[in-house]
Amino acid sequence: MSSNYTADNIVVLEGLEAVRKRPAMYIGSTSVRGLHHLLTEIVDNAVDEAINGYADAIEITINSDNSVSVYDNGRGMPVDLHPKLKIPAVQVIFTVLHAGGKFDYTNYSFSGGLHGVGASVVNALSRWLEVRVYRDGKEYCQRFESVSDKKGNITSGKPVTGVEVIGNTRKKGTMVTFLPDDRVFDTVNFDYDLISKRIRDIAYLNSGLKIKLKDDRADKKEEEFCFEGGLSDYVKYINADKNVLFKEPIYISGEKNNIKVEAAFQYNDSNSDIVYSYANNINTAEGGTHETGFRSGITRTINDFAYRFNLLKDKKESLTGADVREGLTAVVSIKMRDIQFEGQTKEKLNNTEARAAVESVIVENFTKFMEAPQNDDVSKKITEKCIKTAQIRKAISNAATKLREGAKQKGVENSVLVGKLANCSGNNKAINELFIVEGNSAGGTAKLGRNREFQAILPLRGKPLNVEKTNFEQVMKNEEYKTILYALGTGVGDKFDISKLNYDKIIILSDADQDGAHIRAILVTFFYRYFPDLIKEGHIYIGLSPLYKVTKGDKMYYAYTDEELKMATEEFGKNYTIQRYKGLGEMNPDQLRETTLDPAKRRMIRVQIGDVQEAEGKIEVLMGDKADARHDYITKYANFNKRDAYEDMVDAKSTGNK
Ligand code: TSJ
Repeated sequence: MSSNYTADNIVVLEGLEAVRKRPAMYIGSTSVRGLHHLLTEIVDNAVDEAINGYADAIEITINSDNSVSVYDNGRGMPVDLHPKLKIPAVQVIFTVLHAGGKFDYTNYSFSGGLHGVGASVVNALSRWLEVRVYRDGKEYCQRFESVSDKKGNITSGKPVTGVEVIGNTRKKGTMVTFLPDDRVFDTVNFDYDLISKRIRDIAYLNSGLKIKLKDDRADKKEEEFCFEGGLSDYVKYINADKNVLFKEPIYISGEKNNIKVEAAFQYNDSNSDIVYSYANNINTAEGGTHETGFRSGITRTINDFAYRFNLLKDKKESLTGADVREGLTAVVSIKMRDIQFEGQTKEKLNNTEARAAVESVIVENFTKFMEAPQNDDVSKKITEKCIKTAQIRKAISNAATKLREGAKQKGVENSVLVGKLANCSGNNKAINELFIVEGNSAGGTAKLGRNREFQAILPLRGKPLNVEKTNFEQVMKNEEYKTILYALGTGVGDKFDISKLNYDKIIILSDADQDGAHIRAILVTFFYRYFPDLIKEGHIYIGLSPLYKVTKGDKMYYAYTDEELKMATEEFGKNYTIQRYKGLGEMNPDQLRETTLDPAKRRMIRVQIGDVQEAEGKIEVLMGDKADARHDYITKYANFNKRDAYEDMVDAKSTGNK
């Protein structure tokens, strides 16, 4: 790719003082994130050397003095003299802001965007920095330091040696070691796990690249990442615990308008999708143009294929983006110049040209793949799956319409379906509450204990149908879910309308045991799958009931946790009685009202899915096919004597007394 990179083509801009004055402008912040930006910058340069085909191994070491070393076995940075400045190229790179290949398009680099601030920024923000170049049989070394004068003024990144030949070597490559300046950063402690995670990504994104990570501090660690299968290995890793539709992920690579596009994808039998995207090895968690291009690329390809081979029953129908997304696991990686980010966390790719480039590379190569005779089986599976999803989508939509019309005709209260729902009498949607209660007996108690003006009770018999293992048609046939759907009033799927929601709070009430935990998880998953907006908008709650009643004379406490039990017994000292509630059904209506239903006294957890991917994994562990994993997880997290347990599971926050 690049050639003749000599001191000639380095563009000179401004000095390092600017960086010291406003570090955040160059590295985002001086927090722990900014600290790791320094390392990313150096590593990116080494990765570039590998991407360009000159290096295949990188070593990163966190040294015992908290400095870090990064080595690549590439060509070694140029040491020849800059023709105008008459100083060695390496020195220019480390001392002149914005000096570096990436400003010169003939030597363009793939690192960049947010991170591509240059090695000089790292130097400016370090106590000291040392670069070693192994080239032409020689080892060169130059050292930079941050020095202060008598008045205490700091000059950072100052060369304290020239570029010296310190020996002969048969090695090739570049090694940079630096110690971040503790006067700049809130912390100078590198986080091994954070680095390890990012290095793993880089290894997946650059197949065959060997990256070693070593921690030489007190708690010694070492890992080596190298994935010959690249993105395909990444997809296999994400899908490891899932049932996949076909064994080998589909791998696509191509280049269009100077944008390199790579993608690997595979389907599994779940009804969610995971798409990870990267631009120049940087994770774009918020997606962006490349991801959009990928999604429209596979949608177009599968649609065209289905159309051409007469697989769609109705020629006028087509598969939507959602139809081809279900069960999709994909990693998309592009490499291009001048990447631009937008979005809340600047993790969304903004370059419009990336969309068309990715879409075109995907359509062209995925179509070839689908049409190749040896892939008949896979193509058929994919198309059939997407068509089935489309049929289910239509079924949901039709069923929802029918339900809505049925409800309109009969009125919710009169419907046979809602026989079990004890609805509230008031019409104020802004305060109405729906309790979904485990068990008929607890349901009965709740009906007696509620405030019928604004509280509705829906008892559930036994365990609800596990929605993770079935499709919406099945879900629609289930009495309980049908009733919930009816009661909510919002409709579902593309008919969903949150403004029609009949209740402000939907509260799941189940026993504080393992079965109860399972029921909560199934219901949370149901809402997550079919009514994600209800979770996002904060309408779904887990109601907490007390575990113990502690009485002494006419004094009495309800304890919701073991800790509260301890506090109560300590206060009472002697001669108290403890009643342990094994289930909601053991309370009488007054007790249930006092402890669990009454907004003034009860406690609830609001279910919040902050990080959908995270929640996804957790819910899948509970709901998926790996029975053993599920058992472990429930035993670990379903201990409701510890009230933050479920909170952790669904990333929910306690709303305290409400
Ligand atoms: F820039 C840096 F200090 F951050 C850094 C750069 C850090 C590390 C660990 C490695 C590197 C780096 C740079 N590794 N490899 C290179 N390669 C070049 O700078 C290079 C070498 C030769 C030629 C040529 O045209 O002969 C061109 C380049 C860009």
